[in-house]
Amino acid sequence: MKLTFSPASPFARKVKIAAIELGLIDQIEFVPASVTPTKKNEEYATAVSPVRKLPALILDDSTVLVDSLTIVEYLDELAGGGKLMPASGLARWQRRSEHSMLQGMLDAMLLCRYENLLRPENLRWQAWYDDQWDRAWTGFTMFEQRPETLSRPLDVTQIALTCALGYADFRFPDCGWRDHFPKLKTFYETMMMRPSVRDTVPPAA
Ligand SMILES: N[C@@H](CCC(=O)N[C@@H](CS)C(=O)NCC(=O)O)C(=O)O
Repeated sequence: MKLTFSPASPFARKVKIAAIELGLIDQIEFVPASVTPTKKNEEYATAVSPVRKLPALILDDSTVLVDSLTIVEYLDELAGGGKLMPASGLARWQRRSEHSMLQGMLDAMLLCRYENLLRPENLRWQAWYDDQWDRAWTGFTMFEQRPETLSRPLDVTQIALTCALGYADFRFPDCGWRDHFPKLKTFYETMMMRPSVRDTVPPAA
């Protein structure tokens, strides 16, 4: 199977960490892809996904699976099921809900990034930017207040949280999250001891 990938993408990183942790990394070929708002990648839109997001997993029979959580769940099932996401019960729905929260935080951070990178300066809207950033920051505040989430056996929530914190380091290095969130700082240091996390840190721009 093939995964469309960019080393800068926190969503693709989540899948890569999951694949390493599940022992499936050698079964995946990583295919670099470029998707940027306002710069339509026609080939990607036609062959992979009309909404032009990465990652996407392309199975050997050409089935395309989109969205990082869908892909992580697929890999989890391939690895036997219930490894990074509980197979059933309330725990499953809690993980999914936590993951949705983190997905919203990452989406908000990505919108801030695109605002800085792509929107013409005269069209920028500071209140909108600040509101997006606040969603991510308030999300980090929530996870700081849920230490039980940080100390469970490895799961999809912890991987997604790690990718969100890593993305903050990568694209917003001056945001100072470590000064505000000491429990997240310790959590991140613990996660960085895993080769899957350490080896997937986005390269310096
Ligand atoms: N919900 C998607 C989000 C994926 C996503 O937003 N990926 C970014 C790259 S980090 C992207 O493809 N951006 C291109 C665009 O928004 O045009 C997932 O979890 O896979």
